[in-house]
Amino acid sequence: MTTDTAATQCLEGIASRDATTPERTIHLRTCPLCEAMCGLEVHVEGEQVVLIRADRDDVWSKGHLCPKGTTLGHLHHDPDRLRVPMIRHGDTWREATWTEAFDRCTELLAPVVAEHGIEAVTAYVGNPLAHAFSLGRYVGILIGMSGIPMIYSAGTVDQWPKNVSSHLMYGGMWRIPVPDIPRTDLLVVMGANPAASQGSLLSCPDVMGHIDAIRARGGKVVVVDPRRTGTAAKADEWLAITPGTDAALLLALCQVVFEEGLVRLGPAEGLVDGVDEVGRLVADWTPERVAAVTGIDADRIRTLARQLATTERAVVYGRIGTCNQEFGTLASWLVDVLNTITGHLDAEGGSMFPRPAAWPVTDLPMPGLEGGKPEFGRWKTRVRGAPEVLGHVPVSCLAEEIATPGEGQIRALFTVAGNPVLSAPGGDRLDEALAGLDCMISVDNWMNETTRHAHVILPGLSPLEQPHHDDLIWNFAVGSGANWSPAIFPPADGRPLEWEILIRLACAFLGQDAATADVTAIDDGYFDVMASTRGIDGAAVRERYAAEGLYAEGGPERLLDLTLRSGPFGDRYGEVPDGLTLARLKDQPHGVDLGPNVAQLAEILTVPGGKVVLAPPYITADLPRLAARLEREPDDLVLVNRRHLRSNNSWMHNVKVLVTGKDRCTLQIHPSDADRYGLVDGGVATVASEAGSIEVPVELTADIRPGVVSLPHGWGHDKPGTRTSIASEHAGVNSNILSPGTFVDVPSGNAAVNGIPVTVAPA
Ligand SMILES: Nc1nc2c(c(=O)[nH]1)N[C@H]1C(S)=C(S)[C@@H](COP(=O)(O)OP(=O)(O)OC[C@H]3O[C@@H](n4cnc5c(=O)[nH]c(N)nc54)[C@H](O)[C@@H]3O)O[C@H]1N2
Ligand SMILES: Nc1nc2c(c(=O)[nH]1)N[C@H]1C(S)=C(S)[C@@H](COP(=O)(O)OP(=O)(O)OC[C@H]3O[C@@H](n4cnc5c(=O)[nH]c(N)nc54)[C@H](O)[C@@H]3O)O[C@H]1N2
Ligand code: SF4
Ligand SMILES: [Mo]
Repeated sequence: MTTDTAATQCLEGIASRDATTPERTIHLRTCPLCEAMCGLEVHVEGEQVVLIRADRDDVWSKGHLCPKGTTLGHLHHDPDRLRVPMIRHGDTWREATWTEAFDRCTELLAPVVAEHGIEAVTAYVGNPLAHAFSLGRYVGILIGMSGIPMIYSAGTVDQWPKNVSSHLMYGGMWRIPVPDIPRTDLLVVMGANPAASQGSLLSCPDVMGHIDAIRARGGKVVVVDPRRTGTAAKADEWLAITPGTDAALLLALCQVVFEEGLVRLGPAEGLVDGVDEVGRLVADWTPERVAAVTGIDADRIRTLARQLATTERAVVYGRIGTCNQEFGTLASWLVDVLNTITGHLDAEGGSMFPRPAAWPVTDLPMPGLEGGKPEFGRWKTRVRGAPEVLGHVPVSCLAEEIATPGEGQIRALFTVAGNPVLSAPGGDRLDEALAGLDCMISVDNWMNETTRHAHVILPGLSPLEQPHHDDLIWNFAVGSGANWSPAIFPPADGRPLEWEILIRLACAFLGQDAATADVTAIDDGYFDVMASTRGIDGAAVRERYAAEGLYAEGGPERLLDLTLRSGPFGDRYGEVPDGLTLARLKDQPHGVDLGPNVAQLAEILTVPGGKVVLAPPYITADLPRLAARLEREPDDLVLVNRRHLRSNNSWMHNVKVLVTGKDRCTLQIHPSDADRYGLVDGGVATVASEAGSIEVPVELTADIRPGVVSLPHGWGHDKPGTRTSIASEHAGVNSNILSPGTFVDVPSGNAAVNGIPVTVAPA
């Protein structure tokens, strides 16, 4: 997407104005919608956003953007977006003041806790949290202070397998190495489609441009995916893998590296334990053994292994297709194993650990799990007996925990920036269960499939009404940098920022009045805790701020200054005179570029012994399950997921310019399969799995492996009682009705939403 076409699309949607009108102001800000963190120019006339285009001078994104970024104005101006708290009585909603809304939260929550204890309360946190200025930094307060024993999140339909492998291999669930795409010469992409997603657990604006550049400099790009995606179309080669078999392919690639004596650890030499153990484990996973099940020729597996082992700058990048599938933990682990034994861990052009300028809240130690402790299954869910992994259980458990009566039944739920009715496996069951809650409170900006069940909705600000600096996302970046965006519009009449909402809700648990709680005291306490983890006296720093007249409001802006100043490029409050501070960052409206990632494996590792645990027993114990998979009868037809550049999970279908045009919620099927099942292009198919059945338009395409069909997730906007008028007109259907909640990657509990056996028939 070029700047000009994206800008044109924006103009189509928002009244076009003359670019030279004197009353126009231009604001620079980082797009908060995905991991690319594009720099945008937001053109405003009066109260109206009239144009959004790329900031060509942004030091990070250098002029990249996609159509979604140009629609921040649409989100801001969306008449359906909630601007005041909403309270529901029966089927009737009314607008409320903030005081009324917080009072109602206290009123609903208190009897649940008094009668059933805190065990009857839980929370679900969703994806936008990871991108939000306030929410990501402060949701821990709500969870921590409330004493809620267990929460649910979108993480267990996403990257939990990678969290497990990183936790056990390196000692931290968010110590995830990222592919050094700008400097590699051989890129193998498995189960990711950056052409649509723009990168995931990977912040690298314009991945597709980098793919072109790799090829232009004589390098190679290989895509392993059951679909010939937009990324595969740009690559040198597409390997059409059978869904769910990546771990088998990776084992065979490792087997060849060992068998042919190609193992080298490169920069990781001396920092890895368990290499021989891996050699022993992979010995009988020959390419011939896995060729039939993966659908990839044994010869091609051999040559790919040799290419990876002998190319100086090479990397394998595995993402969601290698995670939310049946063998997600094995595959996630093996991606890192393969990168390590071919000398590409911690190597330029290989797989490197990012070094965020502002350290993220995910750096805080995890109680009970420090240093990669493999203590999972510390508790089990009441109904299904699902074991906890890294503090989480599969999100699909939530419906049954609400719906099943008895001791420990969930009666109160908080949702924060999540839409699990559409995003969670078995979301249709959750939809039914939510209606039975005694108390549901949603911090969310729209009344959608999930939040329509809430008793109170507390809306956050629009992306343009609040400042922005990413917290979590720089942790996945191919380089270091920072970029401050001030708010463009002031929040209307004293509306709270979301961090304040979260603190007030936390107070409701402590028996305090949420509306009048002392937010400052709690915020100061949190600041001091954050500071103390870096050996800094928070109270002294706060005094200093007060003397300098800085950050009187506290909140995430003050935390950002702390994390920048105590980060790797920071001024350490004066110790490093030229070091970074938020004040200095604010003087750089196009951001600061702090260079590409650097080798730092030794400093990253927090596992006992200080060496990468290449063969964690918790993970390798899952190999027999994969071996049994090889003996299984092949499935006739399996479902995989896909994303589209113009969607963002479930929640941007209310932006007209993004949903107009061809229906995107279609069943993609290979013509040979369509023939077998009597389906025609444009017809309607019934798709059924063990979990349920849906009807959906058919789209024939040769760009998919025969035996595989594909649907996007995040659709199904036809529920009554929502207030997303445009999305309702482009409803689509909820693909997660087909996802069996018990189909999980066993070691992580992550949902397997790829590789679901399905049947299809003309509707
Ligand atoms: N079948 C299938 N299912 C999947 C996936 C898949 O690949 N296949 N992918 C999974 C993945 S990776 C993810 S991350 C999940 C996503 O799962 P969720 O996070 O549950 O879903 P989203 O669609 O991202 O919902 C975002 C919610 O945040 C609200 N929101 C948006 N902006 C703001 C804001 O600024 N503040 C507040 N408070 N709320 C806001 C929206 O109104 C919406 O309710 O879906 C998962 N589900
Ligand atoms: N435009 C847009 N951007 C997004 C999002 C969005 O919804 N829309 N969502 C955001 C979120 S929350 C996330 S987590 C990221 C995800 O970002 P990516 O990981 O890039 O996700 P996808 O684009 O879904 O690509 C996953 C690919 O895996 C393939 N696949 C499915 N099963 C298998 C398998 O068994 N093996 C292999 N090798 N491949 C398989 C699918 O065909 C698909 O092409 O995207 C983020 N960015
Ligand atoms: S690629 Fe991501 S960050 Fe960039 S404009 Fe699009 S949604 Fe925003
Ligand atoms: Mo995600």
